Amino acid sequence: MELTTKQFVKDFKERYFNKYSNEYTTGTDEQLYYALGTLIRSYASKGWKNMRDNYIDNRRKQVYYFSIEFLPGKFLLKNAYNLGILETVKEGLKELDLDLDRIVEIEPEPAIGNGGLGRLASCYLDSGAALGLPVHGNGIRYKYGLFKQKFVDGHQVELPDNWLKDPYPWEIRNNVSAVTVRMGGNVWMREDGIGGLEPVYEDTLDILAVPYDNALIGYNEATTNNLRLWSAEVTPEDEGKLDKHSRLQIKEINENLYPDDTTYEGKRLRLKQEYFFVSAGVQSVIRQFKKYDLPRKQIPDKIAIQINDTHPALVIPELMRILLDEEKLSWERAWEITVNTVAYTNHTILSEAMETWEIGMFKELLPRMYQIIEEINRRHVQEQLPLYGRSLTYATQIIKDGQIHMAHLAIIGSHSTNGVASLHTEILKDDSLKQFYEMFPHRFNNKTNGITQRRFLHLCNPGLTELITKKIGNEWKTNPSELKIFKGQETNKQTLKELEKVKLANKKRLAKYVKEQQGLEINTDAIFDVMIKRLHAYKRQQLQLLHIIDRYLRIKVDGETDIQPRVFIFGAKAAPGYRFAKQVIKVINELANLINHDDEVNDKLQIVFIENYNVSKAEYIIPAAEISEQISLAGKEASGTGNMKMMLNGAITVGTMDGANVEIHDYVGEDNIYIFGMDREEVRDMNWSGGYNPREFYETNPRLQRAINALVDGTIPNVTHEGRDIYDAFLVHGDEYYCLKDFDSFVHVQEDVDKLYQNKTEWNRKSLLNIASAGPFSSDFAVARYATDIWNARPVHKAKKD
Ligand code: DL6
Repeated sequence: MELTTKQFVKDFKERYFNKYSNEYTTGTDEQLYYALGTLIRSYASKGWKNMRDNYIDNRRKQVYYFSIEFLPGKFLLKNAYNLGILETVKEGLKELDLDLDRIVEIEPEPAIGNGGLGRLASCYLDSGAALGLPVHGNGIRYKYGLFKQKFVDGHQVELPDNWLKDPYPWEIRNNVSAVTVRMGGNVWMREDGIGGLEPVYEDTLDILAVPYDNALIGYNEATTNNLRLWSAEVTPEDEGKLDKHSRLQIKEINENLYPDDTTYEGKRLRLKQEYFFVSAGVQSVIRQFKKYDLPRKQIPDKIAIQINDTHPALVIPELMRILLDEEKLSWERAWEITVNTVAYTNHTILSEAMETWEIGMFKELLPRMYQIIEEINRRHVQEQLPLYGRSLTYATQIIKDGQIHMAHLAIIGSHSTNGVASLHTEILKDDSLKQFYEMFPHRFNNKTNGITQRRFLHLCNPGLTELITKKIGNEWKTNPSELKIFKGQETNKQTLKELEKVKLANKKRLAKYVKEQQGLEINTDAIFDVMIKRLHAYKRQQLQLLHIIDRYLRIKVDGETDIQPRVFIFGAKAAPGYRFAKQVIKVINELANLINHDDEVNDKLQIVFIENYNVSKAEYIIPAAEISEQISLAGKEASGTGNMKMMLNGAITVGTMDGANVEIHDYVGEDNIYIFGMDREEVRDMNWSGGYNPREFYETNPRLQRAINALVDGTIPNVTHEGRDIYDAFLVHGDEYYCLKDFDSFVHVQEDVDKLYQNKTEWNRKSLLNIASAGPFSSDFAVARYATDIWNARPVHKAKKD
């Protein structure tokens, strides 16, 4: 949009005055942030309304991305940037003698997601809007986000994340679009008087779902979409009538992102959350469709619903419910519409992460949903049995063993099932979802994940953005495949020097942040070795721990002096009930405490565990990363996206052939990535042979043995049972993730990395090639592929060029 500095200054003063009846010079940072936020949002209002009208007037196909988690990160800079007014805002605030960085610091981050899955959803919404595609988000407005992580004596402590305690300038409560969601009670069918049946509900708990809408402004205002987050409230009819228990039942729905699902009540609450946002979302989608005034059979032509993993899989029976019970369609017609509207993305290989619900609980909470799922299952078996026989059909049943299998429902009730990296999709096809692939081969496809270059390069790394633009022009910003032109600079010494300078500046910025936040001074001449991701045994932070212990002992005990200095940077949260993950955090923190305070070691080795890792912290860390650790056991990580973000910022990957690392390897070339460890076939053979004996590796590799012993022999102070449990996981419980097997190749590859760092030109060259090869991982391409192959959706118009 067009905005002069003068106009912005005037608008800002007025906005502040009207809101607080005072001059902006009296404002606190919080007030300044709120005034600025609402002002920027108001600049987007016209575009947002126009697009809403445009979609309806032109009966555009709209895509709804249903996800139980989103991790949007902060909005202020992103929105100003996408509106094209960031520089004007900066200048205007300077004129007003205000500090934008301070204001940005105040903005709370909506941590309404956990990790990759939620962040992916937000990248896709950003790309959808940038491409001018009508792609909207649908989720839950959790009052408390993922916990705030604090370290107390090295232990993770979880504190509530009350991100909505102050008014949130980006959202609009939209009362007129509220809908009612029904749960519990009884449902029975009676004649509807026109030859069919209709359900009669008794004693249900009725919940008012109120949407909060957040504008998703596309880069260069290509379009503006909506992230709709639902909040649960008492219906006006029930106001004053409901008992305390029922009120509490409603209130708790959008209280916390993760109910404690180790209890029956916790599980039930999670199921309630799932149905709540699904039912509200589907009702609102159908309302939207009705504005088109088209026959219902055209629903799939005008609406696509993408379900982000199985948490929103109830979209299938809910859409069926509306079509059958409210729209009075026949089962066959309703089913055809549903399957052609819904598409499913699978994000995990881990069997324990595949969702199932116990029938008793499900039936009691969602009786009509259960009836419909039962019928879907019955018809599925009836159709497939003659074609595929008993065993295969049984394997694919939705209801069996007293459980409802949500992935089965998602595949049977949709027209597309995709994995999130090519290796992952292959594993789904020939292993975890094999029987479904046999039944519905045409439904399976791959959509490798992607990341938005706007948040994860343009905004968080302006130095690198400027350098690339200086060397290859502007085109790459809207067409990241143009980044490959940057390869032409690989032998340009000047460019390589400039690249090194940018990296150093980013390292210094991170070092300053670490000093301010955690009081630790880190060595910016050392390699910044980064491992940022959820803490999980399959991701193998414990392998990195062994590697660091090994380094420590080489310096401390063996007296090695010729060792490349490194700062090991971790960012990770452990699920509150995940004991092993919490123990790994404690041990890393105690090791950090030991090493960082030991002057014999700390010029060569330091550890920083960034407290409360989140999107905003990632934006500090990623531009400074030199090594990107992607060391999951091959075959376990569906894709990963941190690997793509760090590559784009010039980090060199140390990784296994897992998830999207495989594609990173293919694009960047084997000389510019450090691959180690077993590949997926080797892991599979090892699993099948059952012949893995971790002790053998422990006993025959003295370096490994010494590092493992350090977990229990007092080398690391203040670590008792935590070290013992990790030790036992390696040696007593069979080392499920083959850390001991992969250790040797891991540490050797790390030594190669050290050697490479001695040759800065060569290091910078590889770093540059990583940046230049990262274009294909832009979420703009991923979303474009979803739009063409799955959604059949077209952009409203093309984004303006820079
Ligand atoms: O697709 C986004 C993201 C992938 O990059 C990660 O590899 C994958 O672990 C994550 N999946 C989940 C779902 N549950 N589990 N486990 O978060 O999705």
